[in-house]
Amino acid sequence: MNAAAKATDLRINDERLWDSLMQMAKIGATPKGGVKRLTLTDLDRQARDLFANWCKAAGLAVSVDGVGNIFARRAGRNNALPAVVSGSHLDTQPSGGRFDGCYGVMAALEVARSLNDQGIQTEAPFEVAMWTNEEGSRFLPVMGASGAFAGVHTVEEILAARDLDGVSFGDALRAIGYAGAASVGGRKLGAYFEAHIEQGPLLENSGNTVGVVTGALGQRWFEVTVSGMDAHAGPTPMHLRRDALLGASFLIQEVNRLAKVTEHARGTVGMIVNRPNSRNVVPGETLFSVDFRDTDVSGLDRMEQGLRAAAAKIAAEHKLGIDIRQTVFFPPCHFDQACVAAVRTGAASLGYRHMDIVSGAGHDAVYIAGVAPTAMIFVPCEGGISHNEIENAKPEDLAAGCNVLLQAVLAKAGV
Ligand code: HGY
Ligand code: MN
Ligand code: MN
Repeated sequence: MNAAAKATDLRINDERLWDSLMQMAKIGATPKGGVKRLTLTDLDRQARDLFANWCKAAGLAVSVDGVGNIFARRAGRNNALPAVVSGSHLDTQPSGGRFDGCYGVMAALEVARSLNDQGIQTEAPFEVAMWTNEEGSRFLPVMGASGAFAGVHTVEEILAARDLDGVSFGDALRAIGYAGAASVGGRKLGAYFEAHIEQGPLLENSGNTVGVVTGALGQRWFEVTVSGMDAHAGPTPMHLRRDALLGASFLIQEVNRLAKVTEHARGTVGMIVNRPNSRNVVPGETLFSVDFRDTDVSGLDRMEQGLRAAAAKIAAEHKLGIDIRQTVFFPPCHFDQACVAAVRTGAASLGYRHMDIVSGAGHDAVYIAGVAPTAMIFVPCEGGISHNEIENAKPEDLAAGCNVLLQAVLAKAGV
């Protein structure tokens, strides 16, 4: 870089970033202005194809690994150095928004595009990453493919996962043509940065443009199966019923009560399947999810113990079987101090109001932090609303976060 163009004078192209986000949002667009682009569906394939084509147009070398993670590599002066990587996910919730995940992938691509515009070659190579199935909505576990890259899950475990229709992750991945040849993980990264909307109200309420993310809540998820007996809604007296949905309703109340005991705890039942789900049949089986989060593992333990104790009581009182199976666990994570400092310095050098923040949401960065120095950059979203079709963010905030990402990447990749 010539002496005149100091790194902090560099800026990304705001319009190109916004335009890429809006083009990607058309794939799976919903009438309410959101996006439904479930992982490993044909819509996911269309988004992946568009992303890969954009990367190739930017001169990046695209590779796909065995769980569908995509890496687009920009050569550095010294390609023996481990790459600095930035990215996120393109899959969405069933009633998702235009920015959750997509922003981090487009922001990383915009960094590569801007480095091209400015004729800058970094010392270390830079890679844009797109992780498969971050949301965990169609296939468990959540963040499964970044988890496989980080060695938290085996590739076999991820490929064998099945959705509620019995379709396996591996079959769905092959069906969209993204069962890649590259090995999953097992390589050193120089650093990993992920830009993301906050998905909560703290930045907007405090008037800050950038969140310097220092870590994330720990999470523990369960699948709960309540077993009773299908029976006729008319002739079956109330005292003879073994009503699985009724038992589930008591346990769902308990999830909510347990989470309200402390300020940082979270407890959510988001998915429920009731069988046979007929209006005049006493339900014989109810399956539902439990998502516990806390700043401390002891908080997760407290809520799990409370859930199991309540289940035993409800099962006895209502003559039900209740099976509780853990499906996800990761402890609270603390990001790398040097990478966090690179984000904070980037925000300060560009004059953006910023604050430290802990992520309530899980992100691929949480698993990558286990194998590489990692940090995240948050920007506000309107009303703190996400995982909702009305999710919205301001172009100027998205550009600010991307400018900070550029600074952090330059700081770690060397310019
Ligand atoms: O559940 C989460 O925190 C993330 O959105 N997958
Ligand atoms: Mn996300
Ligand atoms: Mn999400």
